[in-house]
Amino acid sequence: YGAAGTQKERTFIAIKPDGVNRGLIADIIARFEKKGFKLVGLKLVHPTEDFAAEHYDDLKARPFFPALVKYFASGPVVAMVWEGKDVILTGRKLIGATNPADAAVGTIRGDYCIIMGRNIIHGSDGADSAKHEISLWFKENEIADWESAVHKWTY
Ligand code: FUP
Repeated sequence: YGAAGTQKERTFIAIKPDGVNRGLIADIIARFEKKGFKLVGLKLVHPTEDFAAEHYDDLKARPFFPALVKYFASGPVVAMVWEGKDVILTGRKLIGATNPADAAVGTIRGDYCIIMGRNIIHGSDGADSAKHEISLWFKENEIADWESAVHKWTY
């Protein structure tokens, strides 16, 4: 499972505390569902600052890191694993550019937020980070391997 390029490819998606507080959970989940991707992991978690720092470990040398960690740990986050062909790259397209000012209208960031420090959603940026982030956030028994009844209409 999780193999890139197959229908079992998986990515880690998180609705950040601003997205949760602003009531955007249902809309964001709907966009991934309607696209045809399959939800295989879902939980609401309030990350500690230590956990937020671990999640963003690759950015720890950047000047915005302390603010990023505080923001990410400022409230509950909806942590998800989505599955489907090319879900890592297509998920990034649904999300839009990191800076909402550059994100195309029609993308999640392009439609719902304004500044980089409040960009409402995270998505893994490649196969290695997807694998790493899924194992950081989810235990194996928290991921459901299920067959969608509409699978044959999607693929
Ligand atoms: P993304 O993968 O689109 O979330 O972007 P990055 O991994 O490069 O950055 C992670 C988060 O750090 C972004 F969502 C927002 C924040 N960030 C800043 O606040 N300032 C920057 O200059 C770059 C990123």
